[in-house]
Amino acid sequence: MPDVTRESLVNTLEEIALLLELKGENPFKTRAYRNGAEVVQNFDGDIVERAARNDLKGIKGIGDALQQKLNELASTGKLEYFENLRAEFPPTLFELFELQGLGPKKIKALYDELGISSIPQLKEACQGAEIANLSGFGSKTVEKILSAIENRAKFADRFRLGEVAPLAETLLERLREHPKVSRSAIAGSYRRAKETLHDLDFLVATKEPAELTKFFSDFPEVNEVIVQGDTKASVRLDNGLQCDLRAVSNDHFPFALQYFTGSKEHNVALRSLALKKGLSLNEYDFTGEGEIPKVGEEIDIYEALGLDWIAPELRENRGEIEAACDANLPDLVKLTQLRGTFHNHTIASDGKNTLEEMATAAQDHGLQYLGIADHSKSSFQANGLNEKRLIQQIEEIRTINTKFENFALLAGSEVDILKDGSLDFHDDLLAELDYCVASIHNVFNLPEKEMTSRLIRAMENDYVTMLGHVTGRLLLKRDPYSVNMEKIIDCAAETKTIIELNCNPWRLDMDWRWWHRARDKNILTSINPDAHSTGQLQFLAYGVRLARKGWLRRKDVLNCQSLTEIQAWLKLPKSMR
Ligand code: DGT
Ligand code: CA
Ligand code: CA
Ligand code: ZN
Repeated sequence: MPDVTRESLVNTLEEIALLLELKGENPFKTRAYRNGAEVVQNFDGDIVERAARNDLKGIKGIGDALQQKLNELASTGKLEYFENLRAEFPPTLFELFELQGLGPKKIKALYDELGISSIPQLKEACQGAEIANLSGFGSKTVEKILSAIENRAKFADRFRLGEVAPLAETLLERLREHPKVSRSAIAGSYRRAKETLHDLDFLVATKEPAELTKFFSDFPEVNEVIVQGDTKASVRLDNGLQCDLRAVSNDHFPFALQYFTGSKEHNVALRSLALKKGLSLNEYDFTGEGEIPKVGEEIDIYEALGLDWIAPELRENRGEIEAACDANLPDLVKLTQLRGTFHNHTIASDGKNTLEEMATAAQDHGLQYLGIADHSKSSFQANGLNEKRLIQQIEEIRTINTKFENFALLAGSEVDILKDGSLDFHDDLLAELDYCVASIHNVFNLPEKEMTSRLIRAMENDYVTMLGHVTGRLLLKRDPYSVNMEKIIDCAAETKTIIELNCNPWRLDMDWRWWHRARDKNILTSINPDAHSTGQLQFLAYGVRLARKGWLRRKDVLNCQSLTEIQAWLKLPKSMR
């Protein structure tokens, strides 16, 4: 499915204009694209849909050539003309477009006047006087460019949890199987289930540390050995991911595991608690004047400090140490407690598998129910269902369900929340469904106030069971749209609307930092894989880890309820839930 937005259309047209300018093309032609970009930007209506349907005739400022190009872009996500044009320039030039605040005009000046066509060149030039002296630039601009370069670097070497997890587990398994290794783990942000990670921190307990650092540095996935010492190695894999290995003695292992799991903030707080008890804590052991507690496992460190063991997901110094001290830690939800899930797609919209295939896969995962929520008609780019097709699908689901015992497909819809907060389907149709997920899939750039009331209006609908991917973020790619999360959470509590925890590794939305607050207002979540294929039901595992990170317990998660419970719950009017 092409990921086309108004913004991406505008950007492409602007980039074409710039490329034409860089080539020294006729200014009228350049202007046509720049005008076109402005028209698309300000068009009152769903320009992406119009373009995809090739329905742009009569829109002032968009001539035949542009119509054809916008149609190609919106319907395929690509534009051949543009790709050919790009191929005429050094590819590194386009990195400059990724820098926040550096527009086409400035890029042209840099390219024409100073021959700058890459970020390293730009950075170097910023450090000299050349750029500040360029007309239209000044020392303020130079500062902004430098901070944009820094920002980009911050993103560039981070990875999404779901993107590294399979590889991480493979490498861990290999270390675990090494005959000289007695214990092994991945510590760091991976163990804490952060949604994005900078690097992986492997740990092994062994009597032969140097042999292990060599073994690790020789992994076939390693592209570059950054350091290889007697107890520590640091490598970069082919995919750019940095991996550290620390090889420690079996006695030190629990201390190293605790220390390198972090977070730094958690460790600082823990160390100061230890000091109050006359103990000094570091990555090797406890030291101090008095009696030194015996430690064989990580839990012994916490117990020595008068704390319950703290699940790694919680270790962010956000109240977990206080809770552990009061024996008041939450009993966190587990993957095995899930009984079903909502928000899954099939070939009816943009999924890869049929209803039957999805049902079988769900049963293989041990689930009792699977909610089908294909896209609604406004998501034309995802082949959203219109009223007629949705009614057909509901009937199909009812028929398939007669074949199952102790399992059911639930008939839902991922209905688009339109720009004004109204829904893509009428209430009469929504009433026919078992449930409804409401999501935003277009017009992402509304001001915060409008975006918030748009979502609130959707939540106020009695048929909206839950909000899908509430901020629309794509990790390391697209920022969340501006929305007032406090207000959304309050409204969810008031209207008894569920907020989904979308487990797609690109999303992991709502962000884990909000869940504690939400659950304290009695908001339920549904851990939803947003699966577009049978394989993607596996995303549930990431969702559970992030739910744990958000302090959620079994009772906070709707889809921990059994099929019978869910069927009864879905029958209740929203206000009675
Ligand atoms: P990231 O950026 O995703 O790799 O996040 P982490 O938390 O994995 O950070 P990393 O790999 O730099 O370090 C792993 C853990 O080691 C970190 O969570 C806590 C501990 N650590 C590292 N440096 C320090 C430090 O300077 N002070 C303290 N107290 N702990 C540290
Ligand atoms: Ca790390
Ligand atoms: Ca590290
Ligand atoms: Zn969606």
